[in-house]
Amino acid sequence: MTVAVKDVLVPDLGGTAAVDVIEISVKPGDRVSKEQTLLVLESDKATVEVPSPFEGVVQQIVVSVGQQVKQGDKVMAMETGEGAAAVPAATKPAPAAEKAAPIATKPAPEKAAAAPAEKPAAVESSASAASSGAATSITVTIPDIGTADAVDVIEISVKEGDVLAKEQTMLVLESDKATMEVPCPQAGTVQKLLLKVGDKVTQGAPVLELLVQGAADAAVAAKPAAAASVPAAEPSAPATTAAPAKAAASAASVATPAVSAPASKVHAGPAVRLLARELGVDLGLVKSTGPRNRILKEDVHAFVKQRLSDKSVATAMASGSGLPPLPEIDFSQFGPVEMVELSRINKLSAANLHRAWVHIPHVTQFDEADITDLETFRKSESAALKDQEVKLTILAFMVKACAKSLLAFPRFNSSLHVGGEQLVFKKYVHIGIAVDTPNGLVVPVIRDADKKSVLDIAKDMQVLSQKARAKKLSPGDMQGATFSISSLGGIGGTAFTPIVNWPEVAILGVSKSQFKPVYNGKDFVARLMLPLSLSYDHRVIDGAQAARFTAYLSQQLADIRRLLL
Ligand code: CAO
Repeated sequence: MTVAVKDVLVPDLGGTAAVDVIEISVKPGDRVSKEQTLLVLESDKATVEVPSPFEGVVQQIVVSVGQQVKQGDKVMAMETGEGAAAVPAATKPAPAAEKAAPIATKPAPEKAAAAPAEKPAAVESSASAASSGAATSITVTIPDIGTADAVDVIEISVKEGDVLAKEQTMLVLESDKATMEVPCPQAGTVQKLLLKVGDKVTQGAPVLELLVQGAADAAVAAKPAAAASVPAAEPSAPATTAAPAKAAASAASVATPAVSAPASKVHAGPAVRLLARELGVDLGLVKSTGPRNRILKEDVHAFVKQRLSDKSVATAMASGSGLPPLPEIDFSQFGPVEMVELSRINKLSAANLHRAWVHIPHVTQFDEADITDLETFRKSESAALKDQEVKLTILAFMVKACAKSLLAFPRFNSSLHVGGEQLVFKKYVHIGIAVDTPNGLVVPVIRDADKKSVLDIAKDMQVLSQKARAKKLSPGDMQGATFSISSLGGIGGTAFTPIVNWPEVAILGVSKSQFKPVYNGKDFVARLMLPLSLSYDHRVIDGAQAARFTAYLSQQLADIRRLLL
């Protein structure tokens, strides 16, 4: 049997001068069938696969990923068996032309895209035979990476047992300036990986032990793939625009339990891998639409798009929790059910409450105020006010007492600036009152509560709660609060933990007052005690400040003459 070695040349590229080698799909020693893809070339217009013009065994690959080639350049040498050597591929129509149709990353001009399909790789015969030697284990080390600083290993692209082609990417490094793929300097089998993702490396660090045929050196430094190197400015430029997509994709991989294909099983060129890294996309989760399961740039974009529109991911992102979404449960399996749409107010307050709950570190301070005298006074005044049609409620006194406390403790009347480094102190005191309506919770605002009398506050509250229940509140009625009160005192309960109504930093919960035995130093006496639950943003308010605030507030309520001061 005659064994001939033929050179595989870059075919006519349809007028395109030079193109990048973006993937080498075979390795030395591979037996390839006719029409099997040997390598993938990419111009700025199209990505084309170069099919093998005959059956044979890859003997040597002379190009590397990232290199530029043009028509007629030698890309590899192949041993062909008897008969196969005689096939002049360039003159024979490729039967599998459609199968090897170029993968256009964007609609490619017809000529460029069609060229390789019409003309498979050109070949030239030569008579050299494949050489082989004894197997040797070598240690591949990190090459000169252009910096003495340690850089991060962000991806290991191979695993133990993998058979690597020369120039096949072994790992990806990332400094603050560039991302670079490190290709294998020699073909061989990975015996042992000596690095892991997250390691920091400098030149000379061992990468892996490689079993090669007939190698002489004990340690071989890889060289970084020139084309995979990213100029310093490049990663940061797309990073800003890519950030939301990256967040989405990261959230997506957290939020959706999906099985990722091993990196080595993913078929994608460096350009696609670079895009995936920029967007934080795990290529193992991306559905490929290219020939022979190759992942295209469009596939990565489609993946990100789909994940961004995924409601559960959007919810996880909005919450910032990064937690997996709650699974949907079919309750009908347990008994009859009815699905009812939430009201608009329910939906809005759900989103706001959830956001505040997740973003604000809440602590609740509990206290009690002795309102025995306040109640006696309120009842006597209420009778007198009957004909004015104003209801003098406990809450009106609460609002006034809170306004005074906010003046005394201005931190409770502030907001944390969005950067988290400044407090915005407000020179006005507007107090929001949570009102329960048939459609859900609304919080109208009593403006300048510090400047109003208790009676004026009672009148304002009456108007606002009527408007709330008649769905007549305007957006202006519900804006600008600096502090909120949620009163469940008319209903019951002993304490609760209200959620801070962001951007405010504190909220007072009021529960039902009860007569309790209170020791006055001599005797136990019956006093009407009002439970207070002050929730606050612990980033802004310390526990001691909260305790002082509720103590001060209790004093105001215990002796309402203080409110006049
Ligand atoms: N202790 C004991 N009794 C109380 C009380 C308290 N802390 N607060 C109110 N009451 C009494 C009132 O005195 C009134 O009794 P009378 O009719 O005998 O005078 C009765 O309870 C009903 O009061 P009210 O609820 O009508 O009036 P209010 O001023 O206390 O509250 C409003 C007004 C709008 C705050 C209230 O109607 C409301 O909607 N509360 C619910 C707020 C809410 O849902 N908060 C939760 C937010 S988080 O989900």
